[in-house]
Amino acid sequence: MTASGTFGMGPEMERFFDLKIPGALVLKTITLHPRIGNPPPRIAETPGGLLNSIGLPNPGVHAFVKDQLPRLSGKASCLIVNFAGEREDEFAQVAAILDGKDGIDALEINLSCPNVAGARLPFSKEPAVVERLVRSIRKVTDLPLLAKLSPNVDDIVLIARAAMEGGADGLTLINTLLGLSVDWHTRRPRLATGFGGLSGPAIKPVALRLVHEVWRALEVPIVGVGGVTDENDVMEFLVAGAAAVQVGTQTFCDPMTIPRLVEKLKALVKDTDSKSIGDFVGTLKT
Ligand code: RRO
Repeated sequence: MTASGTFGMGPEMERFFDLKIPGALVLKTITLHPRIGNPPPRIAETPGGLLNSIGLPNPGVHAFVKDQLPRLSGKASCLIVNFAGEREDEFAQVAAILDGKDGIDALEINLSCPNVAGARLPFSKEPAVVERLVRSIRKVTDLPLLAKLSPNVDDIVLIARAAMEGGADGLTLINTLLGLSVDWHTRRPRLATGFGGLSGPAIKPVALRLVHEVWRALEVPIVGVGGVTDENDVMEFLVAGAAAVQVGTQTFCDPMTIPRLVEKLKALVKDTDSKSIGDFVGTLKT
């Protein structure tokens, strides 16, 4: 799958490859109201990573449904719309608007954007809030629900369990790690907002650890994300417990990453005794 926020709204990537090649397209987060996002600079490169503070710029759910969704009609193997609320009650409002719209196969609830509300992560840290929020969304839609969780918490298993209790069908692990990049010459942060979310190969060991912790505790469907650059990274996530994997930051380095990975994975599975790539899921020996 594409990771939310790294593949635009889909059509802008069509000149690179057929959008049916990824198992699913996950789009940039949509909110109830339009947002212009954070002031620039919004991104800074770091060793093995990318720090971002984009701030959820998007046209709002109504404009998304009217202008952007129709352009995706029939183009993806599976279309997953990622969405968030600025307040708790907005999550269910957005989900209710998306529910039943042609072309949407599943929803990914973004409980974990680090770049709004002064990096306080109001919907990420409290199991009771997470459960209540997911339950409110579950009430308004029968679409499959993935809850995308933050790594910036003490005990991810508590949050994961709360999301599943609330009615999520699976979890996307993980959103970006809170970080800071400093220009010591100017004595200023490199991002306009100060802190940002770190992605890319630098966070892969953290993502693998969290995927495995949740798999070991709950054995629920997990979509692994964080620093995937090649087919071996995909296999590592599967073995750790992910049933599917998203690719994000690497797409900025090479837009052809996903089609390349799909071909490499087909060849890799052929070279093993396995009938299906699913045979590897959760097989880590500890
Ligand atoms: O837009 C962003 O700044 C952003 C979002 Br919504 C998110 O979920 N994760 C991230 O690293 N950046």
